[in-house]
Amino acid sequence: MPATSSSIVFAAPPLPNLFAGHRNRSELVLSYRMQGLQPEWVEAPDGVAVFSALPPGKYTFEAIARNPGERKLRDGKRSCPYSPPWWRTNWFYALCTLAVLLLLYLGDRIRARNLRERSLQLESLVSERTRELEASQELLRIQATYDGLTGMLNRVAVLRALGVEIERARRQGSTLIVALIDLDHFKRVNDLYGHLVGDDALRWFAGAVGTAIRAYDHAGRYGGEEFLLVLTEVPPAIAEQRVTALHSAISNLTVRLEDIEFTLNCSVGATFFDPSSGSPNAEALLSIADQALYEAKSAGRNRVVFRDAAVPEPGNL
Ligand code: GH3
Ligand code: MG
Ligand code: MG
Repeated sequence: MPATSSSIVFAAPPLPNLFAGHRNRSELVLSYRMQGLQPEWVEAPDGVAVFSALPPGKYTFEAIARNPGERKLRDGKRSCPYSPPWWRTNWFYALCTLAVLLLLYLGDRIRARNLRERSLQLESLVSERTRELEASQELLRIQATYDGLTGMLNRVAVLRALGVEIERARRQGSTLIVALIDLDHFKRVNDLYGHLVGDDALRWFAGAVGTAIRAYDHAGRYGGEEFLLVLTEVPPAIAEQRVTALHSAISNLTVRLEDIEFTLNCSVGATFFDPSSGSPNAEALLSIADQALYEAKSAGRNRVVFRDAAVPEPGNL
């Protein structure tokens, strides 16, 4: 009775051997059944009984032999415990199931950890990119707002500030001064000392302007060596005096650059905006200031010409 990994085979002569004592064994018709697995009798004409994929357990193999047409001659029983190989046992299956579950669990943990790490990497990448974007936006804003040479507001920004301040003055009934400043004989500085010294002189002058104005005033580079100032909330009675004081602070300026020293003068054309006595717009105010500046130049430079916007000089508007 050989037992393989999954089956037991009772083969002839083993099956007829159960009836070894019988005479005329070749005429026997053999039937068998396996108690505990197969209750029905099965004929085995070739004398072979095969049981495949046997579950583990204890069985009793029974066989009977008869001559055709005669009554039962003899029967035989054989007890056949069957234990499967270790890789077919229940505990091995349970172990495999546990191992699979463990692998699934570990795989899940690893995947979750990878996802977490990837998500952290993405988060830090996003915040790094956001920081870079904010920095480049800030750089663009600075470039779009300030003059690269002097650090003052550029032309667009100072004109924007003028518009905003005019609106505010109209809303709040406050006043402001618009002043155009032009450096006197600046071409000579370039001609005498070179363009780079001229650049330094422009920076020097911008520094002096920055010191002379208040935090709520606006100063910008209007053109090459021309500047636009918007001085807010100056009482009408002292407006002209304020511009004169400003001119004193920024003209007759001694510029010291390493081994070079020279004096920088400027001319100022200014006007005053009072919403209670007229409503000229930014263009009109600039035009009045420009005309006043022209007059200051014509009158000999290094001076202030102040024109009230409410009472313009004939032909100035
Ligand atoms: P005026 O008193 O009539 O204003 O005489 P000016 O020489 O100042 O006027 P002009 O318009 O003849 O010359 C202005 C000079 O300013 C010429 C130009 O080269 C110089 N300038 C303008 N922008 C810059 C700049 O960014 N750097 C330097 N170095 N020079 C500049
Ligand atoms: Mg000029
Ligand atoms: Mg000039």
